[in-house]
Amino acid sequence: MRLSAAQLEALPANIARPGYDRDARGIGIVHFGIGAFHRAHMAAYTDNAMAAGAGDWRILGVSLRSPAVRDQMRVQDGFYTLVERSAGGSKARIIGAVTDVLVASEERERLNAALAAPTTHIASFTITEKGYCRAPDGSLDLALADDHSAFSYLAEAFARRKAAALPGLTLLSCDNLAGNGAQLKRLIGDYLAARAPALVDWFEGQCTCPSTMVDRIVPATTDADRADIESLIGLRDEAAVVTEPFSQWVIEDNFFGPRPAWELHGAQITSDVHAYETAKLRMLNGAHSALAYLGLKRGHHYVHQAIADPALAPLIGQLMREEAAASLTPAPGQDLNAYADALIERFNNPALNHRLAQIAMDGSQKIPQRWLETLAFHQAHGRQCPAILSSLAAWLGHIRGDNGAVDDPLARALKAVWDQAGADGIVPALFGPATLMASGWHPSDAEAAFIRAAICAN
Ligand code: CS2
Repeated sequence: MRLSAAQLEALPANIARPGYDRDARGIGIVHFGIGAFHRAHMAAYTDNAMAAGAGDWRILGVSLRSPAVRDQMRVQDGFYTLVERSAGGSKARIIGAVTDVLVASEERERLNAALAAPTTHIASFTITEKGYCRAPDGSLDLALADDHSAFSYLAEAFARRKAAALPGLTLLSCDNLAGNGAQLKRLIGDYLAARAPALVDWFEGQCTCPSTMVDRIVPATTDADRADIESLIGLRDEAAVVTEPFSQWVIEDNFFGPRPAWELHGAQITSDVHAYETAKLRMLNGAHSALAYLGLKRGHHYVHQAIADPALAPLIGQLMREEAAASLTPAPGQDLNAYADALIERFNNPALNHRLAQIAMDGSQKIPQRWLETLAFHQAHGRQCPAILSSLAAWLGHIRGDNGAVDDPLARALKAVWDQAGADGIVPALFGPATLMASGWHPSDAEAAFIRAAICAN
């Protein structure tokens, strides 16, 4: 029997369910990119906020193209199980915050109507780094953006809101980009300037884009997880999500209209998220990517295996503490050493089975904010970062194809650079001026030699 509204009563008594009357609440949020991360993070905070008090904050989930999540969730009336897993065991609850999921390209009118409804106040995003349609130099790639991006749907909705003299929206990026709110604002602004210039002023005056730091480790759900959850709740749940007990959300206090009381359940609303965001990107995500490429190279499958490898653990510690943390200015009260300790403990969670291959995806979109900014900082101070350079060498091996097929929007272009430049020339060919990965880091000859030696070491 499948999980659904009608089956909630059949759940075992120890499985918590939504603590509010779902049918009495309206939609207030349209969320683009409703993958496992959103369901384990923002949707859970929103479920808690609705249980804590009044508010029409149900979420309409949107997938840009893939019907997979819609097909999993629609027949379940949007309900799904969220399981927190640690060495101590599993804790499951049912989340009711998501009303429905639609595929944008199939139900365009319904999406537009939801975005243009007076009761909708927030459009939020977990569309992954590549969903922002940036060209290698960071500017908007219009051709990508025209092709069913979130931006193209927003433009239509903005036109309707403006014509109806409705207030604007808060546009909330929950992706792992540096300054995610500012980037979202710039990219939407550029999209409108090119495709709907009459909306630029309206957007600037009527919408805000708070920056956020989002953190929760959410491995992709496997068939084994679904079977496990079925035995836990007695119902089949195709949309179940497995995560760690830890969760953090720091949000810039910059909302255009109302918002759920997320802070009642742990979200931090602050005037400045920058310090949290850069620490998370460079320490957690930076270490994650290093574990992925170095770990795959050493034959590991999961994060907890790679972090337990004595050949890798010291290097990961060095990357987090001596390289990433040393490049940061902590917020008042932020203890980066304690943060590194806590991250290592989270990586060690043996119950999560977080696949390295999942983290290794889309490296070209991830490593600029995870590694290259740290390298640039230390370069300006005349220092090298051996742990990041070793990780970069492992990534170069990965995109050459050393670990099998490469899942990255630039996979073909990266391979072409490899084929042309070879191990001797790959660093300048990929990271030099006006190249695919050009950034504020300008590899020195010594750094290029370090990476080359690491690539050729085996
Ligand atoms: C990971 C992140 O897949 C990845 O690239 O580094 O998804 C990471 O698990 C989350 O950002 C943790 O908050």
